[in-house]
Amino acid sequence: MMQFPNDFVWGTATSSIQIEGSPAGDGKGKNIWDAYSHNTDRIRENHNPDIACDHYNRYKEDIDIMKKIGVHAYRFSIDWSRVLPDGTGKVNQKGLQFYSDLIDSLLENKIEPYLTLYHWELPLALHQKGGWLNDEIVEWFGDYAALIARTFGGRVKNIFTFNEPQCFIGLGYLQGIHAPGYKCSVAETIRMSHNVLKAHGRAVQRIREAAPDVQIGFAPTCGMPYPATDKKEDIEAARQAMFEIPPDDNWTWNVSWWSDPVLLGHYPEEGLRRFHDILPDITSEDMKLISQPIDMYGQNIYNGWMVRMGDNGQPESVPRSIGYPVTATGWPITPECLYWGPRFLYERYHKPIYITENGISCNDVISLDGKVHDPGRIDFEKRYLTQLQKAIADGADIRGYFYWSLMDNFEWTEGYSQRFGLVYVDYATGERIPKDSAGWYHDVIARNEI
Ligand code: GCO
Repeated sequence: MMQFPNDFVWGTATSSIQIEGSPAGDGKGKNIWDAYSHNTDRIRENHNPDIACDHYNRYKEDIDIMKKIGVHAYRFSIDWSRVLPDGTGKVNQKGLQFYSDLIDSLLENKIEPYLTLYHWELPLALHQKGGWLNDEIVEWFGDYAALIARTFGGRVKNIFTFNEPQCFIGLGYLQGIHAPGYKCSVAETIRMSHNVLKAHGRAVQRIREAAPDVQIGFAPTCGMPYPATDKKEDIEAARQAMFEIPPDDNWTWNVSWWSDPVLLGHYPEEGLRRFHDILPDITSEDMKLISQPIDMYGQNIYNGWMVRMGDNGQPESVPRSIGYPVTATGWPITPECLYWGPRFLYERYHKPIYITENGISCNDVISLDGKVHDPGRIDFEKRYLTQLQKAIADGADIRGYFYWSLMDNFEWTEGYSQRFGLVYVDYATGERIPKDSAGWYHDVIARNEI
């Protein structure tokens, strides 16, 4: 068995749109997913998040389940339009009260809240004013961050600004798959990315002003390349591949364009060269704002791909064998990415790391015995956590791990077809059934070893 550090944070994660429901409850405004889910044919079987897991009404039950699992921490997001229905201006006190009650209940159960300000919940009213293309969004987001920090900063000690800008800009505005379903130009999405990063920096400033004790982080994602062998050249090839920027039609799916400005204070040279003719104005003040010091680096890691150094001295991906193991979403099962990803990230950014998401979708069903047996998830977790423990043992400063997700939920354009949860949700009745993996995770947390 392999031990994790004594103060290692074991958690689980969700996001507001995926679990809360009550899209108009108690004065909540609309966000872009409330709108998109009712005006697109891109969501499987026309599912929508109107009910989701009805967490807005059942949060105490869900916290009881977390308590039984024994998690130390719970990462969740605030629906911006639930607290600021128009994104700015008038505050919806009942919306704030929901999150206040949620936080109090977590603390009563000795579960540390880790809050994400933006898990894709752009208020529709701000979208209609240009959203991430409107430079004013930097202040809009800063004002929102300040409201949250002022209201919850005395109880919440950990705040991540953004979840996965790679996805909400790439899928939402470049490929047009996620809300708002736009296919913008590369130039427009580069400009949006600059506004997202400036908004991150502004939020850091406003949180520091309102709640100086809060630890602040950023939670991007990406695929994590890993070396085909332990040969130096293959490790170097994987390291290079880790920070490269893919072709234009998928350019946002990278680490460096998003994290180098936040943690190193500059965009990657490769990107500046490639996008030179379409860059927005980038000033030194912008870069100072973006690279406000933060305290922790979150990374959502699910999978990666094998890389070796090619004969031409360039990294090349190694094709997967036929029948390579995949999850219910068709994602490859690549535990090595939870060793090499955190290792490469820590080498580059030297910032304490939290795995803010990792998990697996399985075709879970309620068995004849009324239980949900999910040996595939337990096996996945054993493999990935073994690699994570090894990365820690080899020197990466990894502070915590959040299993995605606490419960089955609305998986964006996959609707409710994908079950990532430790807890099964019967959508017909709302019943929650902890899966075998919930008991297994409880024991891992209790022993703090894998
Ligand atoms: C993401 C999001 C989550 C997803 C999860 C499974 O990583 O896309 O943060 O909202 O539901 O990762 O896809």
